[in-house]
Amino acid sequence: GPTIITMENEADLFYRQMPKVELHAHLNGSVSFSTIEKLMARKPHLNIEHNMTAILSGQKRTLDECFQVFKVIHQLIDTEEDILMVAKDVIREFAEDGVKYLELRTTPREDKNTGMTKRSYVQTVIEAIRQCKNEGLDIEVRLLVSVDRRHGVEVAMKTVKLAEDFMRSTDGFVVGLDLSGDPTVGHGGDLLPALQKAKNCGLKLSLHLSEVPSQVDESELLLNIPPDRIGHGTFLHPEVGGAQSLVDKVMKNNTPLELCLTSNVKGQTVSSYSNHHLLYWYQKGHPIVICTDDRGVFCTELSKEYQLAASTFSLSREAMWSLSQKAIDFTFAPDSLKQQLHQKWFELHPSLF
Ligand code: 6MZ
Repeated sequence: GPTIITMENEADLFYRQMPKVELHAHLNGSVSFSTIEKLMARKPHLNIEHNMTAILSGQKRTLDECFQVFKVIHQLIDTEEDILMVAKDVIREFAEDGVKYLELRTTPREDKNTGMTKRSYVQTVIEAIRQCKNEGLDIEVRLLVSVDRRHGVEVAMKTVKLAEDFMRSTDGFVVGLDLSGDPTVGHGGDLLPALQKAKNCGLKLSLHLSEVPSQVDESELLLNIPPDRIGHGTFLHPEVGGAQSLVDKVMKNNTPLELCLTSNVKGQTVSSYSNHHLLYWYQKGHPIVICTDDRGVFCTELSKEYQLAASTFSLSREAMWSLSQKAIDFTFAPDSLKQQLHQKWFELHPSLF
């Protein structure tokens, strides 16, 4: 029969075809349903169902419940073989959604039963990036090693050492360090020595900051480092219980914010799309980058997040294009790669407008 092009799928297509930069994507949160199914087939004894690994459309969970979901996913992914498949699938799916540059982040895990070590874990993710490159996928991928704030400063120090080793030894795939994990557990201030060490050895820093309320003291300390990018920053500004001094610091350093609409609404740290802090920072002309956070868990795509931001805040396609292009400068890629990406955006622009 005839193909009916509705307004909706025309916009879907536009945002899928628009070249994009993804800078805030947790590997194990980005696993799609089809990959989960392959993992479940490998481990039928776990009896895991899909509603335990993803938060479907229209559903919400508390942030605490979101962290329970990661525990289930981690059970499904506990060998190097799993990691290789997961990382390759995730990279391929981002490429299919029009992402041209992806910074993945992941927390190195070890598993005594399967023999996976934190080093072999990172090595395997890098192997996945290499294989995707060799297969000719049209996407550049870099890696941030994640420090889970729940595990304290000693583990953080070791993670920084691991990240540093990989940064020095593997063709520039590891470019930085991420601080993440349940924001209600532990104090970021305790991790300062590890974060400072990372910064000093040349790793770029992206820190989850003020993802939940009442973290003014912690955010103050972390902003003094200062980080190269901020994850979420939901409660930085005074109107939501943050502080003007925090906003001033972020603005003085021109630190880009990684913003994840669906994640924040589904995790209930933001009450509705129209209340998302994207508007606050956008109206200030402050650098922001739209990201997915956990595209598998929150059932989203980067193209959907762009479309959602455009429709929620009535932003034009040119404005969205401009956001995606500016994000190139907020990557932790070397200047030569940034230039190549700018060239790619320049060449693709006429085909979309
Ligand atoms: C903070 C988050 C997060 O590292 O095993 N993570 N940390 N806030 C969030 N908002 C929803 N979403 C994910 O990916 C899963 C891990 O990423 C962090 C958590 O530490 C989670 O266990 P990896 O690849």
